[in-house]
Amino acid sequence: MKHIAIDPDKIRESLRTHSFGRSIHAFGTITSTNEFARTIAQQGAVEGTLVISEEQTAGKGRLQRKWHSQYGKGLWFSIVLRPSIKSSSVVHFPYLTSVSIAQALEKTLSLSPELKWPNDLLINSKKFCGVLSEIEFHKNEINFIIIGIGINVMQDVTDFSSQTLTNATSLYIELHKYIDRVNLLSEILFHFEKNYIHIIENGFSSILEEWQIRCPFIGRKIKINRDGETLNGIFRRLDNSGSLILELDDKSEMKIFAGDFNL
Ligand code: BT5
Repeated sequence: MKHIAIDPDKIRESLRTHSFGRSIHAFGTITSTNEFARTIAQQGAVEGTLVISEEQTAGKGRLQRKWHSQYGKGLWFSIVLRPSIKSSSVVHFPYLTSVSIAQALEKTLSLSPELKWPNDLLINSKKFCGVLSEIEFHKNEINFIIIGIGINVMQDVTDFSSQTLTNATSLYIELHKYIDRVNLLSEILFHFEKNYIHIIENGFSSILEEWQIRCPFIGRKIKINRDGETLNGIFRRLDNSGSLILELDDKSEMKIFAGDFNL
């Protein structure tokens, strides 16, 4: 069995939340925390349940991509949510998550991460964090949402070169100091729960604002890859439905619901 350095008791002691992270499943190794979270959510896991592992052997990104999750070097975790909201609102959850992580890093480490549509967090233009939200519906209503978060914390440059991740960074590489993963996790859960309660009561507009303030790509020319075709235009803003608004060369605006972009 692999050792679990992120001790659930230490997590509990440092929490400042009501329900987020109060029920914990911690592992030394696992295939994917999102997969485990989905299984226990189907069996009735309560809102705020946290699944965390020191390592993932089949960590997932979007669209069947792989997420590298080296033992002991990161925060690889998932949270079960059961919001009573319209099912169309689920598109906002990556924004809610990214903003919460950014606020936690701003407060605890004085870092200002850049947010990249749709679900990346960057420092100095390199990715250190990705968010994967997965939804299960029951009769057109949200049954649960699994929010998966991967944060590179203590890797050094050789960890990424050996995995051929050319555009990745970690908090350690950027700050040159040891980072307490339990503290950081607790801070993220605190901001996440606070924002989550806010959006349930007030809707997502303030989160979309907070996201856009932290996105340095707004106003810039981008290339969107969508189902094999490339769309060129200027990233104008997010609209209320959470879509990216792309201004094309003829000044018309196009709504983009999903995809990836490059400059
Ligand atoms: C993501 O996908 O960025 C979502 C990653 C979510 C990971 C968490 S960890 C806990 C939970 N359990 C899971 O199984 N998953 C979630 P996407 O935008 O598709 O980005 C994937 C791409 O990022 C890959 O194709 C690589 O290019 C790159 N990548 C993979 N591992 C990385 C890492 N550790 N750091 C930076 N970039 C990475």
